[in-house]
Amino acid sequence: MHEAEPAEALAYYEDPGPGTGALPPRAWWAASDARRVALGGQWRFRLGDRADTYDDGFAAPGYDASGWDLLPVPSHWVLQGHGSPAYTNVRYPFPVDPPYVPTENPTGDHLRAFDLPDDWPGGAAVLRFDGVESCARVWLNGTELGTFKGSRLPVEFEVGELLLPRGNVLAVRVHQWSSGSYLEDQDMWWMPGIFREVTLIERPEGAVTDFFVHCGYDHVTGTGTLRVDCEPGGTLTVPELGLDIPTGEPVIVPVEPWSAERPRLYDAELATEGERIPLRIGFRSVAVEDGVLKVNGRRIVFRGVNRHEFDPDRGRALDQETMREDLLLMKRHNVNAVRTSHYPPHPAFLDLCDELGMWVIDECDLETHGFQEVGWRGNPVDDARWTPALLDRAARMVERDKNHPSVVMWSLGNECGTGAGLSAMASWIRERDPARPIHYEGDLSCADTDVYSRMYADHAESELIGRRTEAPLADAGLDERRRAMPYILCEYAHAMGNGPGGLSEYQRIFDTYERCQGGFVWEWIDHGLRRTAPDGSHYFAYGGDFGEELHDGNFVCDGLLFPDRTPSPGLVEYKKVIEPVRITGDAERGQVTVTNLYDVADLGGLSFRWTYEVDGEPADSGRFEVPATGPGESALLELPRLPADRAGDEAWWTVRAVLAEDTAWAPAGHEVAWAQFAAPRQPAGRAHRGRPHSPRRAGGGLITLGPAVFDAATGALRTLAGTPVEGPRLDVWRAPTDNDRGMDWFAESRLDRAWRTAGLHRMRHRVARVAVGGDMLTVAVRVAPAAADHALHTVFTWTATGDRLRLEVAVTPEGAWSVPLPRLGVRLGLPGQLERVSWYGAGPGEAYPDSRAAARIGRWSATVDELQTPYVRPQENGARAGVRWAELTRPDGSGLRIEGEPFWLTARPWTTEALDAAAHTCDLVRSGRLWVTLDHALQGLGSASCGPGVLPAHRLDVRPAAFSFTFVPLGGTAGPTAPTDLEQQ
Ligand code: IPT
Repeated sequence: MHEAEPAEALAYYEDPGPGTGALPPRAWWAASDARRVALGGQWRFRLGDRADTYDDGFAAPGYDASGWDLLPVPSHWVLQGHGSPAYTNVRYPFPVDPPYVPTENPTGDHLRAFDLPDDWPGGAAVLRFDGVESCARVWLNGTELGTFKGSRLPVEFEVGELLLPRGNVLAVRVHQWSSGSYLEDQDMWWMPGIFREVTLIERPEGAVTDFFVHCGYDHVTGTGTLRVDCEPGGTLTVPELGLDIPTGEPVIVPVEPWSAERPRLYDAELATEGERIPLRIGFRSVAVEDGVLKVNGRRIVFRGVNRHEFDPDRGRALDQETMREDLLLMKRHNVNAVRTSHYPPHPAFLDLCDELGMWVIDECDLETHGFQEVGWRGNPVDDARWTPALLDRAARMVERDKNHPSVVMWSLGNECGTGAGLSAMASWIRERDPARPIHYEGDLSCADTDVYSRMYADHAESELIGRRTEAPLADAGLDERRRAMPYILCEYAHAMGNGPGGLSEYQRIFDTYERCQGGFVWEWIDHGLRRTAPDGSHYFAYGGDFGEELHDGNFVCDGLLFPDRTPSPGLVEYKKVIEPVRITGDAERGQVTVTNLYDVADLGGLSFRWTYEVDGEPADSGRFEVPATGPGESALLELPRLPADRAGDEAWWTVRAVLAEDTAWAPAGHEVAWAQFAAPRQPAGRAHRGRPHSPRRAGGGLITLGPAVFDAATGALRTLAGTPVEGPRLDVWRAPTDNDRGMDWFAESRLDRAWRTAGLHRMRHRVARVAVGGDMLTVAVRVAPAAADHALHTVFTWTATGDRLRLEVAVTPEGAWSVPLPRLGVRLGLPGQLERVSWYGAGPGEAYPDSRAAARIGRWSATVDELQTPYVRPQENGARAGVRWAELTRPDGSGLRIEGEPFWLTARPWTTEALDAAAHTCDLVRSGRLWVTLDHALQGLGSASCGPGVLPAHRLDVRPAAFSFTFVPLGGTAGPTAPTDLEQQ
């Protein structure tokens, strides 16, 4: 511990206090009739490498900064060519020495000159900063206004008396590191700067200082309660409700309630003597009752995401279009809730949540996780010197965001351990806003909270909690209290890289136990920073790409969206798993059951359509009339009786629920939910014409069999109808996913290590036997790694009929296997000209055993490029599930057809080894070949990059296996040699 030092020895940026000079925090509103001057745009900027590299003379009027660089505001200077961003998850990138910060403390001096508009009335005005990381000192026209910390929180200064009609100079000195940095250890890039707006706002005489809209909804009477407290007093008008009332007076009126599903807002106006503010009011009540979190008297279920603010070019300096885009993407993917991890978002985001409908847990800008590295010694939340800063942060969040119906809970912060400072925040918040429950995850005793919140608890434990039979807390009183609380997973299903797996199993728990009220996937978007490779292509950078001394690599890329906001397969899966309508079909009985899983809405907003497909081809389609079905209710529908149609191997019903009308977030026809179920069917007898061939030893060390030519020494396939083929070889390796790689700090989670130790990435293939006998060619291969005696004994049996070449593979494990296999299949190398893949099976997107709910049976087609999923750190991807047949073709249509029992298909322009070796997408270089893996089985994905691994049902344990494929050459318009030619060779 450092020696006690006198308080005056602390520089303002190291003082644990919140700052100096600011006005009391208050509500944020987007607009009013008071004038505003937006102070964004090009500012003058210079960067010093210490807090005191330059003196503060730049703040004086007349300072000539014309030689400085220009910097856009809002922005992070590290993304504008000055210094670099840096990423750590838990660890502070500086010594844990609170409240001191390193002498090397990048400090950006910002200068902006501005004139007032000609009609500026004079008088009071405030200067508002919506977000500055991490500490600033501000001067206007040479007068110091004060200092502040709290990066993602607003601050205002009174400036009216300092303003000049022309030539005002605003000077802002921003330090990257401050005492505030100890409170802002969120898992994200360290990116200093003025990253949200700076605004000058006129405060006319009698203008609103602050207001608090208290709105409730009584679901029994159908009435809303409304009282707006305002300083100074004034009037509130709500034309639609015929209200024109003084502030401070409560009224009760019949209303339609607000919810995330029906975000009913009433336009209103708050008027005081000096200001008119347009408001949008939503009536809703939040409460924990009988151990359940309820809104407007109904249990709600979070189908949520943790949202950081991120843009691959602008960092946390988001524009309004991006905020709206996030919400539209969420709504279109059935997401109904956001935890604003781990700081209050831009205030405009919450306006959009009110408007479009989203349950929000608003989280304070607070995380002290890095103290865990030192046994929580010196944790600010347990050190009274920091309590004023904690209370300041709580107040700035609550005051700013208190008027949003979308905000249904306050969260104290994230990963701070425990301490009296957190309790002080909770008490203050309860006092100020008793109408919202309080959330915090880091204290298992839940002493300060109203909900039992956990992160990454596995399925089994969540199920116990759901039954209220979890292991007890030592303190009986706290245990009883916690056991009566609703349970939410404030983080689960870590969406890093390929995954998460196991979403359906979590959803089943949420659907089963009243106490389990859903969760928030970690997290919404990958924080990859866009960079340009030497060849001009773009890729996304992650931790370590900026020369950081300490970093946590690609752990910063763990979102459901890629950095450019392209939905990942994980988001498509999540959309399916959380769909608000469950459709199940029973084709034998001719019935479909539709269950309404919305929190409050009925099914009137959806229309239901069906299609009937035979072997993936549409045969018939129509619509259902669905009776009024309230939340929690089900409707039974009759499937139409179809006339007998052409024969086929299989037929599927698909029932889809789509938006009946345009909404604010998607057009009519947008698919919300769907299901498929198979129709009972007599398989069509399939006559494969042609006679069986016998393998023949040909000259040049070759064996021919039907359309195929093999190497007589190795038994490897050489050509198929003239097309050169490499392999097939038994393949058990995949480029480990982030979930396979597990967590650094938890050895058991690191499956990829166990795999590499077992040698699965360096299997050798010893040809034991190549035998020609009767109608078949048999090749026996022992597949095993160096230095070990465990092996997979593999027998390939080849037969051919007409132009069809059939392969049967039998795998028998030998020796002691202690790990599951990544995959079990065969790999083929084919000419790179085979660039289109069409298949009948599950699609259109990738799927894995524990993430395949979103893949539906049909006929699909994609280029090989389109089959690749560009995970920011390259890894196993792109498998298509349940493939009955696939055709790999050249532009002229020639190529290869592969049939099988439903198999997994992966096709890529590079090898698994190249994929495994790549660190960024730009490292992946086309090999000129097409590498195809046909898998009998795959290991699931799990969520072990931060959470539970693969559930037992989705593990690929080593055991004997047998599977088969049939290869058929496709001629195309200018196809290769006809199979009969080969036979004659
Ligand atoms: C948890 C954090 O709350 C979150 O910010 C993020 O880091 C996430 O993990 C992983 O990406 S904390 C973890 C140690 C469980």
